[in-house]
Amino acid sequence: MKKILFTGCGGQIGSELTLAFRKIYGNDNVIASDLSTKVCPDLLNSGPFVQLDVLDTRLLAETIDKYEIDGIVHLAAILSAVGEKNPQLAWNVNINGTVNVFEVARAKKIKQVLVPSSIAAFGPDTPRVMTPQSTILHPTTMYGVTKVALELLGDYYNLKYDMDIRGLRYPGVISHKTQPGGGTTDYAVAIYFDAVKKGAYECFLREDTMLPMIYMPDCLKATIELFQADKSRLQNATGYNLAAFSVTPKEMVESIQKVIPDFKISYAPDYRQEIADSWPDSIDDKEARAEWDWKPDYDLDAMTLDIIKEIRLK
Ligand code: NAD
Ligand code: AKB
Repeated sequence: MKKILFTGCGGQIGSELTLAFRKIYGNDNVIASDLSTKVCPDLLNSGPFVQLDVLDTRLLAETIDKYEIDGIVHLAAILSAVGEKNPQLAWNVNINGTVNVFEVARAKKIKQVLVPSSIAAFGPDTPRVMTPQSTILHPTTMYGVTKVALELLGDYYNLKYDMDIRGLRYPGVISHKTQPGGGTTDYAVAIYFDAVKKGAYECFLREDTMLPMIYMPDCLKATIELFQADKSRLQNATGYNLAAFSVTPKEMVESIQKVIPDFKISYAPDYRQEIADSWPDSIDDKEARAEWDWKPDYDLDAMTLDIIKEIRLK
């Protein structure tokens, strides 16, 4: 692959994944784009940036021609909590934006498209513990509905147009560089910042809400590994289950208190509790392990040590 376009590069994942791709493929070969121009300076300073709305099909096609793009990492999306406040916006960006990307990719014969799915593709009637790869996909959020639809759409394009569309069902991603963009797992980032900066945090989920999570270095590693994987091995291309560890807010507090013993927590569950309650406790990712050798490096305590050290340096 010669030139890769990133959409939604300014978000929590894009702000790190785009730079990781630039390290591998070269700064000028990875074109960053976002609707917003308020992206981190590292992205603007290290390579090309285009202000691009994924709903603007003409500019999307022009950008692909101008930079001779042959791979796309499509990250532009509306996440679960913002999506429940504005489901029509979530449908428009997540579905119409993705259809635009797939259609332009089809017309321009793009070699590969990677678009993330989410644990939000599962719903309350999915088996909650060690949720299998192939299972009931019946979400109760608009965000989840869009994730199921784009997995199926990716399968359709792969089958009918012989394309190479890949995706992973990310768990909640925890990081310290860029704040998350309005999801249900955002508490797991805010808790670390408030633990370091204020010594206390009010959590919007109940203390016993178990959710699958992943630390950003593992999220980057998984995405790069899937992007580079041998296509002939991929039997579940558009929506791989991906797991690192599962955790409740209470367990996260206990992990933080090993480093910051005085850290105080309080709980005030809000509308996001219902979303979290519809998602699995834990994920079985054996297909990702078998088909592209996925294996995480970080468990909860290893992540806690690293993220607190990084936030203290800020
Ligand atoms: P984010 O909300 O942090 O960033 C999304 C980016 O998309 C933002 O920079 C925003 O400006 C941009 N955007 C929104 N509308 C756009 C449009 N019309 N055109 C172009 N850009 C637009 O999201 P993220 O956390 O970086 O997520 C990236 C992908 O990973 C998404 O598909 C998301 O569903 C998926 N995912 C994320 C997580 C997580 O915990 N962060 C978990 C599961 C799946
Ligand atoms: C969200 O909470 O919406 C995201 C996700 C798990 O997809 N972090």
